[in-house]
Amino acid sequence: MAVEKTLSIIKPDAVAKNAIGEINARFEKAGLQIVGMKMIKLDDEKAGGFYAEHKERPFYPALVEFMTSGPVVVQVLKGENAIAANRELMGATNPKEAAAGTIRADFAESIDANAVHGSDSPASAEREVAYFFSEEELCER
Ligand code: IDP
Repeated sequence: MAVEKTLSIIKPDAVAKNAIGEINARFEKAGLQIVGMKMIKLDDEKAGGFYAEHKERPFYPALVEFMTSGPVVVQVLKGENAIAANRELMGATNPKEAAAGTIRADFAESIDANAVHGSDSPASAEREVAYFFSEEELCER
């Protein structure tokens, strides 16, 4: 197994629900370390650039509007198979399809407001971590 880093975002709906601590407890209990962390308010350019791969999809404008609707917590999680481990903790994109006990099953309302983001491959993890964090901002241990 490989030690990986992955980008996590606690989205505006989960921040508004005061669920930051509960979500982070799940990451830490699963053995993922938080090695980078900041709370920010995304603007259209930053949110739009992050989701550029979805630019032509019909839900893109609503996605950018949602991601800029309130503060988010962007984080770098590190651990054994961190990318897949985080995706498993998150559950399916649509919370109605998310397995019981996953973050999206427990905290998300809809496919539009689905509580968390997690990188889905090593290539996207590398791009996404660099999109929000410089090397100096990561506290690896
Ligand atoms: P992921 O967040 O599980 O990786 P992606 O397919 O990368 O899912 O989509 C990014 C985000 O876009 C999702 O988390 C969700 O909020 C939104 N999204 C994806 N598909 C749809 C859709 O069919 N309708 C509305 N929103 C969607």
